[in-house]
Amino acid sequence: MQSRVQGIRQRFDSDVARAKDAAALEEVRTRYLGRRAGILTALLRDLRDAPKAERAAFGKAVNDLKAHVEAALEAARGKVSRARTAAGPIDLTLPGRAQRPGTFHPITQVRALIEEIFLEMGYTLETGPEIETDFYNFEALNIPPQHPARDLQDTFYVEGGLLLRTHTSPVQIRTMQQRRPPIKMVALGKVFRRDSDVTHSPVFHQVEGLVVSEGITFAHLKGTLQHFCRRVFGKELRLRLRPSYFPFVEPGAEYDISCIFCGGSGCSRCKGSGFIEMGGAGMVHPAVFEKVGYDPERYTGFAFGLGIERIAMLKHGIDDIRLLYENDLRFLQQFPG
Ligand code: FA5
Repeated sequence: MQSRVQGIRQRFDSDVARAKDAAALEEVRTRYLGRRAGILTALLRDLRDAPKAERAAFGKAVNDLKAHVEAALEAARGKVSRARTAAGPIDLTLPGRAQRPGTFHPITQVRALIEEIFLEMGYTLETGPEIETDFYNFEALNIPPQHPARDLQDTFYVEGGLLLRTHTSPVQIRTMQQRRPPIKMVALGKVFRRDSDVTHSPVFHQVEGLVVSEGITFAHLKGTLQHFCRRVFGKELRLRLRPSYFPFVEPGAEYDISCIFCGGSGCSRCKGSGFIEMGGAGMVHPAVFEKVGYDPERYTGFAFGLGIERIAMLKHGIDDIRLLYENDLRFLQQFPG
């Protein structure tokens, strides 16, 4: 045993003497001390099988050898690094290599801005599950089975009669079920639709807003949307409401803003109309209040929805939604925000 230890020591000494740079020394270190296949590691393993009488002496010899190997490697490393310094001066005035700081994804940035705007207005932030039941996604929102409005939102169904929510409106229902008015909430999150082109993605993000109390009117809705749109784009703009249909609101509307690119005079971005579509809104339908046990004679409310990608695309002049999901650093680095 002792002679085996002695032999390894000699081989090590000659290996370490031959190693002339840090990489070669690292290789010697792995060969002798490597955790899996190191020569000394194997020796320590053999210690377990050594006859009892020899074990103590053998253990001491191996430990001495290990200490010798570690000390010799340390000394050799010091020598190599001193030699490198002596080979040429190090220019301590050279600037360091800059670390590029990470940034938030443009969707995350817009999402945070939207949250901030509504929190400032006293709204609460609510969440709901991305996998929903038919009841919350459709039925409670006054969209019964066979209702043609279901075709407008091509749905991904999953096992067990569940579905991937097609909008954030189910969070309205969940919040109303849990609380009594007054309610002033927004919900931001992922939604899913069988939909894909340059402005539509199968997975995208929506914002849902809901305000319910006594005496809430359409004028409150318009003022809220106008304030929100001005804040989110950081400029004065006009808001336009057009009659539209969503089964869970009555009256329902789509809302547009005066074009943020041309100011309303008409350009290619707004297709000459002077306006840009933002989202859907309206007064909560009495049938929805009945589903959650609110008295529609006593309470009124407004709700609105919008797409987060759409705001990000408008704010940054992005014309293909897919750029937002490709994680191409050359694209993402343009939004240091
Ligand atoms: C809705 O989803 C309604 N729940 C909104 C609503 C809420 C109306 C409350 C009334 C009251 P709509 O299907 O229009 O509405 O979608 C809202 C916004 O989501 C659109 O304006 C658009 O900006 C965005 N959007 C819709 N489909 C996609 C898609 N496939 N990819 C990216 N954005 C989308």
